[in-house]
Amino acid sequence: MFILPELKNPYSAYAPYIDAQTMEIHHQKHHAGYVKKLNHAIIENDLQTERIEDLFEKISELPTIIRNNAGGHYNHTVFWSLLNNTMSTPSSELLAEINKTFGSLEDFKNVFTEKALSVFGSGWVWLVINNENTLEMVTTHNQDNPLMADLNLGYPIIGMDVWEHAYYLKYQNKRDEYITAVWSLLDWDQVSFRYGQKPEMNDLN
Ligand code: MN3
Repeated sequence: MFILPELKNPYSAYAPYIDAQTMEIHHQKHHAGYVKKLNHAIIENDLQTERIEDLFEKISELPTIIRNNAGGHYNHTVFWSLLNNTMSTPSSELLAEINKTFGSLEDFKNVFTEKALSVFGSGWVWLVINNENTLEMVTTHNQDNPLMADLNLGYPIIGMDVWEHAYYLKYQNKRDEYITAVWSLLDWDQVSFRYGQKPEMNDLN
């Protein structure tokens, strides 16, 4: 059974960038819903699994309800782990790789922001370590995850939720202002950890 992870901070700790009500609804309603539906679908389909990564490996053989809710659970667990109210900077190893791939941290953020603005409808923007072992920005639709075997886009280092439910209460249609807010909350220590360690879901929270 999968469990809804706690956030690092109280819902109010992400303001003014993301308001407490958005955080609470996003966590307690949206993410909790993915976990509940995932656990239910696992029982319904008589699946034995302890690792969500195992579901991703055979995702094309599984019902869409598992794809959507396993993705929803993984994606949000990563997203929460990347949000914090502490100022931080990328590790020297990660920064060197960002500079090599994108020119500078500022260039990286600008291109990532453009990509996040370009997602049509609901989806995610990711920084991944791709299969050539280099950094790459990719987008996925709905709750798809780069690790899903039929996408096989690489290992996610940063994931940004650009579904309207992530920002609509405070920002309405101004997705660009929400993206700027996420940059202010992004926990580069955790991003650097993901870059260096490739943690499994159990290592997050
Ligand atoms: Mn969401």
